[in-house]
Amino acid sequence: MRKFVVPARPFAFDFDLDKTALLIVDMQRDFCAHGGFGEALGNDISPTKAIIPTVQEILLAARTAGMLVVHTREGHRSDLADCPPAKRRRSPAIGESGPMGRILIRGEYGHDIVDELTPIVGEPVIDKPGKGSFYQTDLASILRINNIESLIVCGVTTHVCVHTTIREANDRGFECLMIEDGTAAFDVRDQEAAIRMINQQGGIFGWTTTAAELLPVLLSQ
Ligand code: TIU
Repeated sequence: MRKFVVPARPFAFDFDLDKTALLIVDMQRDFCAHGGFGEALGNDISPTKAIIPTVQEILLAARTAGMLVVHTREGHRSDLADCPPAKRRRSPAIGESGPMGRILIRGEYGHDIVDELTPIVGEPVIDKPGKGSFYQTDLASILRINNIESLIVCGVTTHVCVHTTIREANDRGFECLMIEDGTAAFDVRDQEAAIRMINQQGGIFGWTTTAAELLPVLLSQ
């Protein structure tokens, strides 16, 4: 047992490092590089690209501290059999060809995680068809097998896949700490609102903190 406390909002986050995983959500080229899904939706991807060094710092600290690290990727089968019309009709770019291959399709270059955050052996990669990381995946099983109770969450986009994942996780009994500058939305208003939604009502489903507050704790290991 390795108990720690990180300054956080709306109040301090206490956790057992041996029961805490770092979850990095969808840091894929499709969201953080030119020519991917993010741009196909009409967004400026500079905010999602900009957090890569911060997420990398947290990833390296988590590895040094001996934490379980789990990565997720949003994407679909090449025949789109797992992409419901309710998703495809509002994101018609899915499956279309782009400079990084077919958008949001498993196995394509754009679907994979950015070079700076490439998973290493022992770090599970969860392929998910939806926004939430628990929907139609084995994430819950992997976390339970590793005795995980708390999640430190980074990734993109804050208001979509990160939020959905944290809400799903909290309903399943996991404590979640979201890293404010280790997450990004395409629009700063969505980023600010997403942080505020977690901090309100006594931390209705989680906490938020910054890399500067978290890193000294992880690096004290
Ligand atoms: N569009 C958007 O902001 N996000 C997504 O579609 N997926 C994730 O957040 N990963």
